[in-house]
Amino acid sequence: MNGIQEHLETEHFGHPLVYMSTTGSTNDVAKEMAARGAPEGTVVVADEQTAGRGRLDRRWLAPAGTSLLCSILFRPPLPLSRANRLTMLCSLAAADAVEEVSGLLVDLKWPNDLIISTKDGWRKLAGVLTETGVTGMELDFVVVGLGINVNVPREVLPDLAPGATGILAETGRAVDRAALLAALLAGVEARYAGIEDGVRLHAAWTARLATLGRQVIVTTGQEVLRGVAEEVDLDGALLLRTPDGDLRRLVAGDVTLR
Ligand code: BT5
Repeated sequence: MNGIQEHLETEHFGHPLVYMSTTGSTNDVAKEMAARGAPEGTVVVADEQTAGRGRLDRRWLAPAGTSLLCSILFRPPLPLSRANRLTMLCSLAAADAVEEVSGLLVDLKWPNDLIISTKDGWRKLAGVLTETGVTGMELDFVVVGLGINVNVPREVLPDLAPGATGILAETGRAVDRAALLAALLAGVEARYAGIEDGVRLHAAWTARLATLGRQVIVTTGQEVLRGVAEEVDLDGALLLRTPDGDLRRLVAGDVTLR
């Protein structure tokens, strides 16, 4: 990826910036660096991953050189229970950055997807994988990994996942990945200042969530639940109103429309 340094406007995020043409997973590199004391703001970016991951050890696939694959290291002044705030923050910054460089309208899907909404559902543009290092109940570090489909040829998208989309496929125009990364990091830096409060972040995230108020099916590790996605709380948990009237608080899961 050319020209990253020329695009960077941030003071902390992207300093240092580690670029690799290929690696296993940028999240793994960032976590190893975190464990060795790397500073907050460290960013790892790769043109290709040989073992890109989603949640629950799912694969994240991206043809070499087509996507933004990066991981950002935070050392937030927050307890472990608030780690989701970094997912919210990075998802919002990524959605803003995609809109800025491409003009696309981007929505979020609880808990960790960037989507393009369609008449009867959505297509997945990007995914976010948040991993933590903890000491007791305190966060030592948080690594947020983002995979954004940028210039993936349209005909390759079905090989990545059903319903996958990308910026090029949506707009017909390729985007400079370095400019997208710089816009992402600028957004992260701007929003990170308010992380301890969390109220504005929550309001912005809620406003972008495409799933609120809708009948959904949520698959968690243990069960499949139906209900209305009523709201998300300050720490990013989904409050689901089930048919028997209970309000269930879910911290993780996969959402589909009913
Ligand atoms: C995610 O997981 O969506 C988080 C993806 C995070 C990837 C980044 S890339 C940089 C950093 N380093 C890593 O190793 N990971 C992070 P999840 O919600 O579990 O969704 C995973 C599912 O998305 C897969 O099971 C596929 O169905 C689908 N998928 C895989 N590749 C895709 C792609 N390129 N576009 C759209 N969907 C994809």
